Amino acid sequence: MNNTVDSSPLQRLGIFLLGLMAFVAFGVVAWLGFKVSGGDNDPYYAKKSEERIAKIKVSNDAQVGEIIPTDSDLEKFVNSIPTQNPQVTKRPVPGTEAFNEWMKKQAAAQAANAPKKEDPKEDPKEEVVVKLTLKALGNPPGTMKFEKADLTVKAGSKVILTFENPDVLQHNLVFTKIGKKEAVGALADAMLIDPEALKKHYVPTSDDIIASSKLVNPSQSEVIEFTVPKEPGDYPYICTFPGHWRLMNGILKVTN
Ligand SMILES: [Cu+2]
Repeated sequence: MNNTVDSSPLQRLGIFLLGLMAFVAFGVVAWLGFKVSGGDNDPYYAKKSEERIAKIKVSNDAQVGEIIPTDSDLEKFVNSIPTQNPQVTKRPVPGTEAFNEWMKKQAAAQAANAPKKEDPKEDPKEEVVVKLTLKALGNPPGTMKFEKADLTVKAGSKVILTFENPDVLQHNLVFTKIGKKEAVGALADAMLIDPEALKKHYVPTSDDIIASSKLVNPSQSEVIEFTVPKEPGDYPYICTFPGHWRLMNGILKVTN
């Protein structure tokens, strides 16, 4: 009787293919399991990882001095880590008095934030465009003054203003709201210690500023465009390079 276990090459190929299929099937099942369990889309995955890393780090730190903690040490340690309190929503439950109060507050806040409607009585007039030129005083050099102490424009007109700097120093031109020269000037002086000042062209961040130029280098100029306020009055203009504004200022007279 021939007891040979040697199989034919075809059989061996079959077994090999069977093995390969089993291998691939295992991979597919593992992949499906990963996906079904949320895979890496699990919204808490990152957080859980962070927490794990934090725990490992603390536990590693605890091993400093080569004292290897026992399992019960670790368990005690893990339990000693304070868990974060669950977030409790402060929204009142519908149907309660607190809820009605809350709804009233929400409605009031919404009404306050609603955009105001334009006054329909104000019919749009044709835009008046005014071209102006303002120079820094270049002679004698470094005087830190504007050539003109005032400019006059009609309220609401659009101004195209050329700011020229024939001086040896850098200057800018900033228009402020009525009576805000000192306030903006103080902010300008404070920019001396602002590391971003140059990037901001030494123009402070303020609601009191109506329009501003960049910091204009000697012998350069810049054109700025802005709309003059509708309210007549004296609107100061200054150079906000720290220290300049006390000398380098003037008045934009806005008339009816
Ligand atoms: Cu200046």
